[in-house]
Amino acid sequence: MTTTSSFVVVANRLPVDEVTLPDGRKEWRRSPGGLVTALHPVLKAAKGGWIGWSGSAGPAPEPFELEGMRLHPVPLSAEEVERYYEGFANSTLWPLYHDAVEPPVFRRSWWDSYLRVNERFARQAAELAAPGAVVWVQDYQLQLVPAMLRELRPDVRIGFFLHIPFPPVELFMQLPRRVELLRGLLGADLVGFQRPLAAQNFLRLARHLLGLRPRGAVVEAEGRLVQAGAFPISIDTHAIESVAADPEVRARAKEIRQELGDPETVILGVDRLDYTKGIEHRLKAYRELLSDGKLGVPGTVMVQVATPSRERVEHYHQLRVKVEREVGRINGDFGRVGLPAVHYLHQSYSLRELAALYLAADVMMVTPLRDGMNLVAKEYVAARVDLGGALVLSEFAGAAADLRQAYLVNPHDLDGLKEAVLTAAHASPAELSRRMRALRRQVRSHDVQYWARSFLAALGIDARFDDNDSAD
Ligand code: GDG
Repeated sequence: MTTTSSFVVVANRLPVDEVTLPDGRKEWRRSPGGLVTALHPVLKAAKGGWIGWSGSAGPAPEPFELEGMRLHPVPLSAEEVERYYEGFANSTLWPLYHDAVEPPVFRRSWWDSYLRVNERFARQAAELAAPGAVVWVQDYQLQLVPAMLRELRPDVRIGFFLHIPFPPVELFMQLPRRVELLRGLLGADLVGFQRPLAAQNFLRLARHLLGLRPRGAVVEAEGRLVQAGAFPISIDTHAIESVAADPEVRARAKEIRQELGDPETVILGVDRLDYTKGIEHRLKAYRELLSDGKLGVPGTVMVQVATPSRERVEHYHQLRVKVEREVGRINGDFGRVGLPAVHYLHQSYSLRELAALYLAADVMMVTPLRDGMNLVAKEYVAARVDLGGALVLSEFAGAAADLRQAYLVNPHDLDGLKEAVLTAAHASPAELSRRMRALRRQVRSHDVQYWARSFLAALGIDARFDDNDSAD
């Protein structure tokens, strides 16, 4: 029999990665993500459970405990990875929820798989939740879980948080299974979004599609009250600050600048290689600045880290081809022997190396066409303990509402984007530190612990967040 938990997190992925040790043994390690950092203390104190996929297709490993968290792997077959995850989640919902910047693909077999996998997660949650437990469901892969779980376990309190934007009614209406998805979300007691506009879109949709009558942020559905609200996610600010303050990381930042040929201006981009992130727009702006003679090699150099992502999904494959063609073109036209104009890195790095890159960059370009929040922007700010550097940030990132002192841009307006990069590159140290100080105040007072605490408080839970080991 499974021991039950009073606090259960349900997410597509478990917060762990399997690593192979030098002697060939395999071991689970806690993944570096912000979500697990924020929830770890609560999970530990409540002997909480986390239900999620391990990341590889086939039978699931047995449940296990790691750092005080009880982890419950959910199996996904290779076909389910293709249909539920790459298909419905990442080829239908992801593009549709991001303003349809790429056309969403609809396939009936993907929906069947999404439904089945959501049922599996809901059943596991129903088994694991203690009487009256709190269950917190995460993100667009699991939007049917709240209602399914409610049906199985009417006694539990259910929170749902969407990490990506929630689209306007006109776009959502394209979904062939729109009613089921909306009813799925309405199974929760609290549905959280990154921004107030997303919460409004959700409430408007409830009115439009189901004829419900929202009152303020609350809507009654099937005799229960469902609350919607905005809870902008953030980062583990303190952890990033400590990494960035580490003398080795600071020395590495200096070394990176040397390796880049000691340019006056280092421009940096760090993203998953995703078509929502505006990587092509950024490269195009840079190429035009070089060809206008406003910037030049070797005075300026750009580094673009594009972490491999969803490589089996067609749109991602196409994006990689386009980005790499553009990088090749820029380097062909403007690079010199030993001095490329863009250093393009299709690789993953450690957090320490990322922090060193953040510290080495004069201009950080975060230019998504649509983004729920964008944690890279917040990490850059947290890393700049030296108050240096400029953040150029798209107004279409959720983070733009929090980071008002960034150089805000519309990435579709190429001239505006170019202008912002130049202004940022030429700003005085006093101006930069004035902006950075204000930005840093925001990420220090609103870190990921603050986010989790606010969400859980709205769900009626006073969670403990002091991560000390005496709780064991
Ligand atoms: C979704 C929403 C929302 C990237 N490359 C490496 C690496 N990263 C880390 C970054 C950052 C994270 O991945 C990316 O977070 P983002 O927020 O930028 O973007 P998504 O992955 O699209 O996340 C987004 C987020 O959920 C949270 O709610 O903000 O809007 O789309 O933390 O640092 N980390 C390491 N090596 C890399 O090479 N270690």
